[in-house]
Amino acid sequence: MKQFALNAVVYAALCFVGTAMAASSLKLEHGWIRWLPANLPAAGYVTIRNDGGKPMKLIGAESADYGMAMLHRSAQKNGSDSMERVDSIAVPAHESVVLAPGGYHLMLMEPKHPIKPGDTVRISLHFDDGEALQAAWPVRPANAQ
Ligand SMILES: [Cu+2]
Repeated sequence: MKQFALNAVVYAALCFVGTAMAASSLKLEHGWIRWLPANLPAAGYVTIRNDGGKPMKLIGAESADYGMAMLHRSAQKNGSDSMERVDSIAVPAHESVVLAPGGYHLMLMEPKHPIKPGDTVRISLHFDDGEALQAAWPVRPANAQ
């Protein structure tokens, strides 16, 4: 009986460790927002690193500072720049995916208050295993690289 109780405790502890490890396998690096004038949507860029052995998918974004945040991909169509909405962005195991100008990005619309370069914007990224990563990203001017 005592052994059973001990096993239960060990099992619970292992479950906790497993959860903690899953939560720490994703890292956000170099997150920033490109601000554009004239109420144009802002774009969010970041590197998502997956240090874990399990492939992950970014399935959505949310911001306390914008009414709407979507996953987008820029592409060349008939020689001109365009972009489209994507449902998810894969982050393979032991790899990084880069959201950068000209490729994947977050599209941020409907600012809830005036936002300008120098500000910080709160972003949370949602993944297919239910994990959410929150971060504060600096807002940079339109000509930032
Ligand atoms: Cu876009």
